[in-house]
Amino acid sequence: SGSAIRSAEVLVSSPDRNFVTLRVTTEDGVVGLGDATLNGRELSVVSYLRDHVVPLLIGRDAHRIEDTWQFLYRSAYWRRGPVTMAAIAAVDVALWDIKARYAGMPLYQLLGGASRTGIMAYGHASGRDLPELFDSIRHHQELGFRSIRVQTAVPGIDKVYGIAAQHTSTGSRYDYEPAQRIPLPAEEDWDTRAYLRHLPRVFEAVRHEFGPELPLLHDGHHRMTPIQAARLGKDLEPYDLFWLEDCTPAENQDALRLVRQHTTTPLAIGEVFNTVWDYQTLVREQLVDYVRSAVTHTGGITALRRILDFAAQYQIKSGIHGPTDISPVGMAAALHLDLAIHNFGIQEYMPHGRLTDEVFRQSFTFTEGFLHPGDAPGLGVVYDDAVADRFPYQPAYLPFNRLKDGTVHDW
Ligand code: GCO
Ligand code: MG
Repeated sequence: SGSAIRSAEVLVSSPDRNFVTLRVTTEDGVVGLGDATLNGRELSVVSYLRDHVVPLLIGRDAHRIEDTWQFLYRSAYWRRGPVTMAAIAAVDVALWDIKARYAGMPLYQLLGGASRTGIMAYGHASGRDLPELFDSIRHHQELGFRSIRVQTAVPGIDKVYGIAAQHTSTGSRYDYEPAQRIPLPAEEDWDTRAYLRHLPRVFEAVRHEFGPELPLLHDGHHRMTPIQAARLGKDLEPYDLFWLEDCTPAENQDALRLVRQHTTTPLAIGEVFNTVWDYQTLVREQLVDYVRSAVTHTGGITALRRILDFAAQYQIKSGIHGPTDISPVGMAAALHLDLAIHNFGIQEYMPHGRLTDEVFRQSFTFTEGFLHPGDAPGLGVVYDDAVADRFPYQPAYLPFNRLKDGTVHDW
């Protein structure tokens, strides 16, 4: 029939960075896009899709989203994991895009319609010292951001992940790019005690400069032990954070119990999670306040919606992952979901570079701190092959940390 899948293409392009995109086309010629980008491990998902999933899609009815999700999840036998779930996500999002295009509606309408007029976004400010950090916060406020993530260098540590280089390839002074196009992962250094001494002073200074109202966020990037995280949460309480993210490596769900016993600083977690099972204890015991999973790494809209509905029963809200390594397709999927769900919290927004915006033509808007996916049918993203083909895949790696004595550490 007309909605049977005629082709599914795995597209790799590296405009400002690598992106993996799945394009599904039905016999009618209706096209849907899905994001399958797994930063620094891109080609594993390319192979999973091209070698093992695409042949199964041809001829299937594109409208059967739930059935296709269950089929891909259960028939593989080997469940979960970022590669599998990114591949399933790409199929799921492409099929939602197709369904909404058939309906002639923006995707959020199929998810229940808008629950709000705009999506509050937070931006990433960072600096090597306080003057540079303040400058970066002001710059983000000028761009329209009303909520700001604050990351700083730490005295005595040479290189800290998440701090923008002064000038980047995209031309902006305050962007950082998670992965670097280098043949080996860059080595950074780390000292948790120095960080724990420094960070509360940074937030004290930021509150003093910018006042009590500005929502401030911070990402601990999995670097602390449970008791260290408990102390940081406590020390930051006077500065009223919107959230403290990834305070410990999240695979140990019990750690959050300990952190929670010691602090009322709100906690966000989950950008490296890929199924609802990673949240089981955290949600049921109300150990976190925000779910950080990306549509792209969690099996798509079908699966993330279920995680967020589960979380909603415990008054836990969304904080969907939105760094540059989520492609504009993955971001658009997040925005449609953000607009529709009731338990929306905040959306991370790290604008893509100019070349990326040329490959992916998008309908979303960002006005006075609020994102909106736009009202084009489907996701509202069009992939430009002619531009994409100018930027072939380039190997890129995320950095990693060593302690002063050379021990590998979470980064
Ligand atoms: C965030 C993140 C990212 C990740 C990146 C890894 O909160 O946005 O921690 O910057 O490090 O997505 O690929
Ligand atoms: Mg993070």
